[in-house]
Amino acid sequence: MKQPITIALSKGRILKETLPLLAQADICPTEDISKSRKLIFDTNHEHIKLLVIRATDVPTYVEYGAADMGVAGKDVLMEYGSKAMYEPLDLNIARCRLMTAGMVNSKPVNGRLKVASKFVNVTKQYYAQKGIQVDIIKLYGAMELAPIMGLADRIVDIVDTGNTLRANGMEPLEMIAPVSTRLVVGKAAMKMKHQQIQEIIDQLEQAVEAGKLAEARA
Ligand code: PRT
Ligand code: MG
Repeated sequence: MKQPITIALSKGRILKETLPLLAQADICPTEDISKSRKLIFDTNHEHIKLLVIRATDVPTYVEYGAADMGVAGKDVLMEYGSKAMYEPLDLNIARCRLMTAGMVNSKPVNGRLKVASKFVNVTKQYYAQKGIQVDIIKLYGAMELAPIMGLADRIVDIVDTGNTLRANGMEPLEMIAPVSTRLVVGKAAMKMKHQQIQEIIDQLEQAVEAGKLAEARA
């Protein structure tokens, strides 16, 4: 008898790149996720279900064992900061960088640096480790607007091509961390459902390696 396995997926841009990997690992939702408002999806395996939730909620579901495994960006995992789960596989998708950024040709800042971000914990740690005192301003989106409007001197945000920054008169400054999407597994699941979980990890790993080969050939 197979034990039930629940996999929490990040919706949005990560989901689009996750589904082909899952398909290569022979895990396919039985209906089109993009055309549905459901949150829980059955798959071609009776014992495997998929949750489609906000990226920032994925680590919470996995840490508390409400999902056995999850798929989330390293940025989200760093910000969440849990040590209570494993991160056995880099899925090598939705790659980008967590960076500091500021206005092009910005003047040196007198006094404490004001930094706007939705990554409050990452920002705090980054500047603390550099010994720089900052005031952190929590925002939920459009971080680029903060320096333009004088709300902050710097932002900490995801950068891919840099086009969003450039379009707003800003430039990337320091790289905090390279980001890609990771597979996470809860401690309890890893212990209680080890064999089944390991099978899924192995299959996904093969899919990731196949993707890397295809990328190298392209
Ligand atoms: O709405 P919610 O807060 O739940 O999530 P979201 O809208 O941020 O999710 P979504 O679907 O955008 O996916 C976010 C995840 O994708 C992140 O956690 C990263 O792990 C990953 N990722 C990869 C990215 C990017 N690339 C990316 N370019 N997330 C966001 N961006 C945004 C960035 O915030 C900025 O606005 O794209 C812009 C920068 O792109 P460039 O190419 O202009 O530099
Ligand atoms: Mg977004």
